[in-house]
Amino acid sequence: MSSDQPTWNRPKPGPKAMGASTTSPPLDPAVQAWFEDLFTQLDSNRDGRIDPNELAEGLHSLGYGHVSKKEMEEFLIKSDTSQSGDLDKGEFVRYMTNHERHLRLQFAKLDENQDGKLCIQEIIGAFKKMGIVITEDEAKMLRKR
Ligand SMILES: [Ca+2]
Ligand SMILES: [Ca+2]
Repeated sequence: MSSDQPTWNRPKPGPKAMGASTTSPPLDPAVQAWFEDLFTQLDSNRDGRIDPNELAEGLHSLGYGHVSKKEMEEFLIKSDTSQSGDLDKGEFVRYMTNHERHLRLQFAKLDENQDGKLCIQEIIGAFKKMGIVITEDEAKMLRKR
């Protein structure tokens, strides 16, 4: 009795990794906390929403005084996904997360040899040339990673 069956044991395609595909990469808890903290600072009347006035005043006091009214309006339009005219925490954190990811991509381009060695002023200056206003805090945060 000889069984010369070819052993074609094709590996079955395994079940797709369940739950392993989240659409957005996990956010650094420190960064998340920073955005939540920022939200709390901007929400000066503590109603859980940032309205355009709070945004304008808050950004000014946080060092974004040079952000124009137009840029603020754009910020609001882009981040206000529910189109309610103001931002809740989820909208704000989501937008800032995307914003941060974008900044980080830009930063990776600036820091071509990836050694993280750009001074704060260089980072701010380089972003300014691209038409993106960032604060010292943001520059420091980008440099840390
Ligand atoms: Ca508010
Ligand atoms: Ca909203």
